Amino acid sequence: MSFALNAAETAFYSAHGYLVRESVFSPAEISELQDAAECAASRALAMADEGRSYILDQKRFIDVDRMTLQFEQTLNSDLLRVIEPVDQLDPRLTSLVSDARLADPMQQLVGSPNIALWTNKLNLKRPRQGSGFGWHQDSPYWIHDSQHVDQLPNVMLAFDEATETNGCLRVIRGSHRQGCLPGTDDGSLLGGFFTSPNCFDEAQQVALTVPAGSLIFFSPHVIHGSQPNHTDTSRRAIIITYQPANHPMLKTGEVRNIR
Ligand SMILES: O=C(O)CCC(=O)C(=O)O
Repeated sequence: MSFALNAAETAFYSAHGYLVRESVFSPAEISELQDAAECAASRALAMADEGRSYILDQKRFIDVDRMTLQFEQTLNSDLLRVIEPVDQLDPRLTSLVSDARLADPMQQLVGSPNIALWTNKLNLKRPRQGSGFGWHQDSPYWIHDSQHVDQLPNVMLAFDEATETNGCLRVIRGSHRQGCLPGTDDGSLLGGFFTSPNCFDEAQQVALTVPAGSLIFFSPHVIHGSQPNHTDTSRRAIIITYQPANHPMLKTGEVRNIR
């Protein structure tokens, strides 16, 4: 069975820079993956003491074992926000990166039958405290480490239902067509990674509310972000990014060919 994108889906992705496939993973699979995400988060926290801790713009990060842990925005928060890469922390996540439901479409979006992993991250938007992500593109962040930044498509798998109140992913439709855009110039260390508001129209945003188990494919150039989680339950998701085969991963330098 092939999970390749059909002509209408590839046309939609080309026009808008994203594509949603709803409820691709079953509730039983998602329940396993939620458990995998929590196991990965516990393992990451257990390793944190051995890592190198640093602060950027009031945000705390720890680099440990070729992985970056990002914490929620108050300086002494122990609440994990992002783990990148994450798949090595649980075998169920390791298997997920080569699942045909992700890899078949990714061969088309990378533009090559032979694909490898670029990076993957677990975004743990915890109840009430999970913060949003400002508007940004991934490509300006990756361009220093990749010669083929146009060929780094993402897929987000929703581990929980994503709603407007728990901080679903939002994209600026069609913004991928402008390539790498300038960042903000607010004097902060990370400001350059957030897209200058002069370059896009927030009215073009689409809130991607999806059931758990849904896939959202999106371009490395599409402007995206999200709001905080205002609910009493977590909004967890993994974002996996692929590239042409035989190139090293972003943080680990390891080559992880998928096909
Ligand atoms: O998880 C989200 O809602 C947004 C994630 C995001 O923008 C990112 O990880 O680059």
